[in-house]
Amino acid sequence: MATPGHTRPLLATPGHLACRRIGHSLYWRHGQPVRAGTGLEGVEKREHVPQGGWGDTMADTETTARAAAVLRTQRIETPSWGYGNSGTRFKVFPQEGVPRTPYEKIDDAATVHRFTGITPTVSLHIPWDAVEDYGLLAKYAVDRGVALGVINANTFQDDDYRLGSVTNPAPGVRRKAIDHLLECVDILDATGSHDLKLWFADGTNYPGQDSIRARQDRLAEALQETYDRLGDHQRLLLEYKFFEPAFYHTDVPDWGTSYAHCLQLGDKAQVVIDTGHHAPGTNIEFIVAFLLRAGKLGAFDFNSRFYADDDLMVGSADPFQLFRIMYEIVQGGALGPDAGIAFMLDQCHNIEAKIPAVIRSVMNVQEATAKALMVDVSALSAAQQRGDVLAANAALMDGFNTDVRPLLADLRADMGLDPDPVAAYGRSGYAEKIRAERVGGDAAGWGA
Ligand code: RM4
Ligand code: MN
Repeated sequence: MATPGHTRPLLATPGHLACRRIGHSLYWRHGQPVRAGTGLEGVEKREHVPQGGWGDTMADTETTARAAAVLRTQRIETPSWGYGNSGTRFKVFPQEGVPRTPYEKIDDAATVHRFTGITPTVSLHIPWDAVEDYGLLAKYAVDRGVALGVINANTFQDDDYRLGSVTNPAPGVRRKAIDHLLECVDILDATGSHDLKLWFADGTNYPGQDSIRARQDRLAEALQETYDRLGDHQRLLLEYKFFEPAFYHTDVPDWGTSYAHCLQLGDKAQVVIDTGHHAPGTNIEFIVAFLLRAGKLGAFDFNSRFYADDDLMVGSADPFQLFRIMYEIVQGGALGPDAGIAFMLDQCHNIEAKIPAVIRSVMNVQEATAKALMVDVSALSAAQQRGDVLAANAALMDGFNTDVRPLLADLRADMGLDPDPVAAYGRSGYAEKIRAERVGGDAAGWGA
C-alpha cells in the first residue's frame, strides 16, 4: 500500500527517544504519571520513566527505544463507512456533519491521520463509495495526505441476493455478483490499490434449503474467476464470519474455510481476520499465529465484540485479547509495512461521535501494540525453555500491565503530533466546521 504523509524519518538510533526529553515533562506520584503544569508541589520529577515500568534499567531503556522505533512505523487503515451513519439491526441513527460523498469521507479520514499520524490510507466499499472517476478520487485523497487502500466488494444489499450472491442457486445472480467482483478489480487498477477484500453474506437459514456442497463449488468458481483477473501486485483477501445474516450455515464461516479456498487459489489469496467474526471464546491469537506461519494472513478488520458482530471500538471490550493478538503479530515479525498485512478498522459507530471514535480505536491498537513490544522476550523464552509456567506467564503479563501511555505521548510529540489526539481533535474545531458545512444532501450510511 502506498503511504503518503510519512516523510518524517524513522528514529535514527535505538535509544533516541529514551535519551532525550521530548516536549513535556512527566511527574510521578504514587507510581502514576502526572503531567507537568498542574501546580503539583513536592512530587518527584523524572525523565518520563515510570517506576517499576519501562526504562528503569538499561535493558528496559533499550526495549522502550526499540518499541518506539517500531511504533513509529505502525500503520492502520480506516474505513470510509466508519465515518458515515450507521445503526443497529433496528435503526440507523443519523448524526450531524457526517459525510455525504466519498470525498467528504476522505476529508474525515485525512483529519484522523492529521491527529494520529499513523492512518495514511482509507478503505472503500463499493458501491457505497462509487464515483465516476476513481483516478480523480485517488488524487483527491493524495492531495489531502492520505491514499486509497483496500477495496471492499459489496454483494449483500441488492434484492437479487436474498438467497446469496456468488453461491446463489440462480446462475444469473451468480454472474451479476462475479461481475461486481471483477468491476472491483478494475477499481483497484484505477486507484492503484492492491487489495480486494471479499466478505460474503451467503449462507442458508434452514437445513435442506440448498446444497452446502454445491455452494462450496459455486464459491470456488467465483473466487477463481476473480483471482484470475488480478494483476501481479494485487491480492484477494477473503474474510470469514461464523453467522449472520445466515443462521443455519454460512458459506465462509471460519478461518479454515477461508484458508482452504486461499490455498487452492494461490499466493495472491490470503485470509482476513475480522476480530468480531468468531464464536465466543475463540482463541483468535492462535488463528493469527497459524496463518502467519503459513504465510496466509492478509489483513485484519479490527473491532470489539461482547456478543456477536458488535462492531464496537477496537480494544473497548477486551483489551487483553487485543494485546494477545498484537503479541503474536510482533513475534511473527508482521507489524511493519513490509510484512504486507493490512491492519484495518471495521467498526460501526452508532452512539458515539465518529471521528473521535476512530481516533480512539487507533490509539487502542497502538497501546496494545506497545504493550506487546514491552514484553521481555528473552525472559519469556528462557522461562518457556525451562518449563517455568508461572515465570513465562508473568513475563507476558508484565508487558500487558505496562502503562505505555507516556511512551506513546512522547512518541506523538516527537512526531510533531499532539500527545492526546482525541483532545486535540476536540479543540480543532473540525467537528463544528463539518456540522455547519454539511447541511443538505444525503448523508452517507448503510446503503449510501
Ligand atoms: C461485514 C464485514 C465486512 C464489512 C461489512 C460492512 O460484516 O465485516 O468486512 O465490510 O460488514
Ligand atoms: Mn469486516
